[in-house]
Amino acid sequence: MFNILKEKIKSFIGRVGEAEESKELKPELSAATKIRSAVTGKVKLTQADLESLLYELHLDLLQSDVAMQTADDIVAEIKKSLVGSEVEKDKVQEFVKGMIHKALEDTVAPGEGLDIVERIRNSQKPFKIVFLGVNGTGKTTTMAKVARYLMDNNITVVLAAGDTFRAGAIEQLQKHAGNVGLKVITHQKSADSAAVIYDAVEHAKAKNIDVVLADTAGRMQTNVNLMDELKKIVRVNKPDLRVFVGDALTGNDAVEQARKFNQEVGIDAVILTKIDADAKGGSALSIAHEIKKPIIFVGVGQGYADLKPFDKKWFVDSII
Ligand SMILES: Nc1nc2c(ncn2[C@@H]2O[C@H](COP(=O)(O)OP(=O)(O)OP(=O)(O)O)[C@@H](O)[C@H]2O)c(=O)[nH]1
Ligand SMILES: [Mg+2]
Repeated sequence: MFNILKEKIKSFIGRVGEAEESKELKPELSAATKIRSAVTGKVKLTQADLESLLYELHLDLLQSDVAMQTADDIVAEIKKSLVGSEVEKDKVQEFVKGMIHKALEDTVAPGEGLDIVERIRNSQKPFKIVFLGVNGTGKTTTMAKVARYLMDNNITVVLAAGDTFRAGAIEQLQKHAGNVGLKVITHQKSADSAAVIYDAVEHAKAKNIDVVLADTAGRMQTNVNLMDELKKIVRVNKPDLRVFVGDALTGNDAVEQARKFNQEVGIDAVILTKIDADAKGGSALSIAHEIKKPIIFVGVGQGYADLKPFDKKWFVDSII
């Protein structure tokens, strides 16, 4: 997971460390600075020391599929925290690592997080969650994983087979529902997706069920008709949470999709799937920063238990 990004950041930290260690050997350094460094045991990180290294870091981030704005912001933040700092000579790498850790945590989780269990417990029943995104990102599987997670937290769930578009989608969801032990409300293929979800909400009201999880068909963010259908689903059912499900393996594309879904339909939170197979890590790092919506879970495999509530510290630890 994230091997490429991990390698690049590690190399950046190493290079800053080396540059600072070899600084005393530089002939251009003034005698006063050398004496000062020898006496205090500290080095001062300067813009001149860091400029080219930060430039390389920026390129490294872009090559790891970090979105442009996010890369700009990360580098600016790191620069701000490093330049001018006085650090003990043998602690430079540790210091740089700490500052990068902080910059990445701020990037990946801007603003308030979202505890979904708490939100559900504090909301009116039934709490309605709609899963949306492009084809094959993992919406249906993720919905079953979320169902399992909520059930483990003593929250009752009913599923809505809102993907009435793709052949086999209803049966696929029924199979997942059987596996996790849940009822799923279905209509025929090609039925109105908004109406299926509406029925599931009515069912939940009648049976006093806490949460409705609604599947929807995958759609390209550029498909006007299908995006209109999604708008209708939202208009009719007024979900409490519109969850964008993005595939981390698609890199920058996932960020672009999220942006477009947010513009067109509005999204409240993100689940990023397949990060178990994501070598680059760029989309995971960029998506929340770019659209300013929290990542609530990440998918780390194909099993129902392979869902992790998003934790920024865990995430950044796995990069650094
Ligand atoms: N490795 C890995 N695979 C995943 C993860 N989440 C989903 N998948 C796999 O991705 C594939 C597609 O998953 P689906 O849930 O059918 O995706 P979808 O978005 O519902 O697809 P459509 O309904 O066709 O748009 C399946 O093979 C899943 O097992 C994950 O976190 N990690
Ligand atoms: Mg699906």
